[in-house]
Amino acid sequence: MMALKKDFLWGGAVAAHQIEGAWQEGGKGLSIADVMTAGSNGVDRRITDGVLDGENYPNHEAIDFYHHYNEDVALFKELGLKAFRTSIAWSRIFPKGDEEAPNEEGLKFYDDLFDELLNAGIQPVITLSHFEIPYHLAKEYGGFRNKKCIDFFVRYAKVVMNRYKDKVKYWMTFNEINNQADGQSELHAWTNSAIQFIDGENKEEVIYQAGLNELIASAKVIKLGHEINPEFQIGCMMAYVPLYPYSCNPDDMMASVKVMNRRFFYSDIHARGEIPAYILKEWETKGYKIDYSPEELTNLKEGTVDFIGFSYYMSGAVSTLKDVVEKFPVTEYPNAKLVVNPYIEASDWGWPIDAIGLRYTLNIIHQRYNLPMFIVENGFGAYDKVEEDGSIQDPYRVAYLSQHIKEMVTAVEEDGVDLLGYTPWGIIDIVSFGTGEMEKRYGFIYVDKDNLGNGTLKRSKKDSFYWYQEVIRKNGI
Ligand code: BGP
Repeated sequence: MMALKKDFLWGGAVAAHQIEGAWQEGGKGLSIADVMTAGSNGVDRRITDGVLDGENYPNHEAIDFYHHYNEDVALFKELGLKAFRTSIAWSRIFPKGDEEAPNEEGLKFYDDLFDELLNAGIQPVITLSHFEIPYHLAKEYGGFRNKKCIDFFVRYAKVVMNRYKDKVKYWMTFNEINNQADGQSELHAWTNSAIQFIDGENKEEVIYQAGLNELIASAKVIKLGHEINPEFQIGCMMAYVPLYPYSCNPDDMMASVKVMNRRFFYSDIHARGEIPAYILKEWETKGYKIDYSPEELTNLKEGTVDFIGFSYYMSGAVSTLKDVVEKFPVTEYPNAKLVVNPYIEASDWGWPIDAIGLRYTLNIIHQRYNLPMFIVENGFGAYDKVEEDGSIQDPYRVAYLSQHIKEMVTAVEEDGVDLLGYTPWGIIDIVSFGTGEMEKRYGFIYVDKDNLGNGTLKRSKKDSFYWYQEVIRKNGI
């Protein structure tokens, strides 16, 4: 029985700052991605003050998709893709973010890219903001902690949704909008909302304010998008990492609920259009002064999403028990800690491998919102090796992806989940977000470039290229 819809959107996903390069070409301004250092061997990426020096982001050129996209789209067509998810680099359209008029050269690049994709029978699936907010909005306005950024985002979205209203049907607003609440890490707070913290202030309070401002911006854009083209399907983009209770100790169950609420805050507002009671109570208990107007509450109600886009890579576990192995010390889980789940293996980068967790996630989110869903990121980052004969054998990637696709199909076939598509992350090798380097590869297509930027940029098909080609042809495993 054909479990997936005939028009199921088999695709692949990337992000502008991780694939395009040409970081100072075509009138593009600096994005916050351009002024980060690379992190490797466990060193976190660092946020610089924008001074571009040798240690800044050595992979500014990424894989030079800006000049190679014709060749790459031809490979995507050979693969049989129905959809290709990427982002529009906001700073190509508004180099500083607060200009009145857009940069025509930036608009033209995406016109040409979308035409190339459509001519290849591939639907563009577009993320409006993927960790690449114009750097000037961070420096000048403090990022989304400042409500002015709501207007700047709406202005940018209005320009591109009008420009591409006949080329793009599927849109998402903010990539992994909830990530910043998890780690309270500078990196995520910065990459998501470009927050500039002020010494001594309560970071969590600022992150909640910035997150609510982004949610208001998202809602305004969704309402506007439906006015521009009623055919638009506009979704959110969440990072879902289900956090299981480590044990059946009721305290662990409650810890899991409380920590998962830090994610559900975002998708509850995206999907239901109102601030959930558990967050209002948390803000009251903690004495947080979160600023929103009655008009903004109306914005939220009028701008709910058409689908739930999300990334799924792994699951986690939380425990209140004392003698349990900590995965790594986290600070923001009240009297709970992230712990190692002894029932599952992990990747070279310590990401737990849990295919059933994808079926679990599809179930709980579909039951929570009863909306169509779209898996817009899933993948296995690994060290790949080019053999003497030029082949790249990646059975580990095929194993990870086939397990996850099987669970995805089961969720549709047995659990009644409404699934629009599947765009595995890094369809072609690109720069890793976490490290800013090339060695953590996800692609079905290998790119000859190393962490220091050396290489010919030659594209080569890995074994998984032929495997995925067959999966798409058969519309499933
Ligand atoms: C997600 C981001 C993507 C991508 C992915 C893989 O959080 O949405 O941009 O980078 O993580 O992460 P990494 O590249 O660090 O392996």
